Amino acid sequence: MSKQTIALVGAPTDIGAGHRGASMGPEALRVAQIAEKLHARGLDVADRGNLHGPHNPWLPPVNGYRHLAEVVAWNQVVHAAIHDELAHGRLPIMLGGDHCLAIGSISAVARHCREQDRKLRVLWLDAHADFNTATITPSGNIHGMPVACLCGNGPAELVAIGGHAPATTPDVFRQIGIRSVDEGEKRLVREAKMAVYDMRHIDEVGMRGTMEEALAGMDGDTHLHVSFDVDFLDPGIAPGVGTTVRGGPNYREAQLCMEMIADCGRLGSLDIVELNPAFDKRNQTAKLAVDLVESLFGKSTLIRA
Ligand code: B3U
Ligand code: MN
Ligand code: MN
Repeated sequence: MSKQTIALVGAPTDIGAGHRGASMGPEALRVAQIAEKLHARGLDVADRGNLHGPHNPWLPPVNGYRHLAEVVAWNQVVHAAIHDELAHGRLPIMLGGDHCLAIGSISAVARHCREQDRKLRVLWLDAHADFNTATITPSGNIHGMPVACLCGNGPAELVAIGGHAPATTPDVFRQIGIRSVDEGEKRLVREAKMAVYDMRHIDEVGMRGTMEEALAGMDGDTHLHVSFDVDFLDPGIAPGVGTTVRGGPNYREAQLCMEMIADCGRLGSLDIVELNPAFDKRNQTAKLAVDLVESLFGKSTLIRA
């Protein structure tokens, strides 16, 4: 089998966020040597540079959405770029950017899976459920809405971004690390029967038991997409995000999470989002994210065979 090629696709925008600065995420990950570290793991890595989209006009919400037109434009270019990489057999890593961009990336992955007749599983690593809608959002920020949009609950322009609406369904998601869900959002998550492994679950069964459940039931035809919102991590180790929520996974839990995903051997695409260098210290959160991504691609300290 030929060597797996990884394509790094930068999407430098904070268009869906409530704080400015996630637009600097792609460069911070490059400075933390994401390409070099993956290359050192024996992978072929092609850095495609950055996508281009509208500037952030920093305006208040209109009808429950902030910057809807700009969010649509960014997601269209993300969708096209990620779909193109998958169609050429490469494993795309979308360097965000805020989490609204997962609408573009995951709709592209879902479209690719339909074309290849493969099953899709999405691991959503996040402090938040990102299942808000225009009527229940406390902020209007679309980075709080991507899972809802991907499941058909959102504005038509976003719900149908890949041509097929909705892009996917709640049953493909496994949400891990959740600890901040708005009141109205909770009801929608429950109604959708979303599989949520919140911090209470991780505390009770441990990261190992959680990941065994979240990764169960995948077969050789399953494409696994990981959407890694860096605020998944405890702010004590990852201060470089706009919306920190205390009580997240520690370094060892996060490493185990990534190692177990690597062991399952099904990883097909990845988002790294919400990294905000304006809140970081000495790029430590970017370095941690890269360290964890190395584990996701098989770096292991194990001595036992
Ligand atoms: N649920 C809140 C906060 C939030 C969601 N995602 C992030 N923050 N990063 C909202 O605004 O929707
Ligand atoms: Mn998120
Ligand atoms: Mn989050």
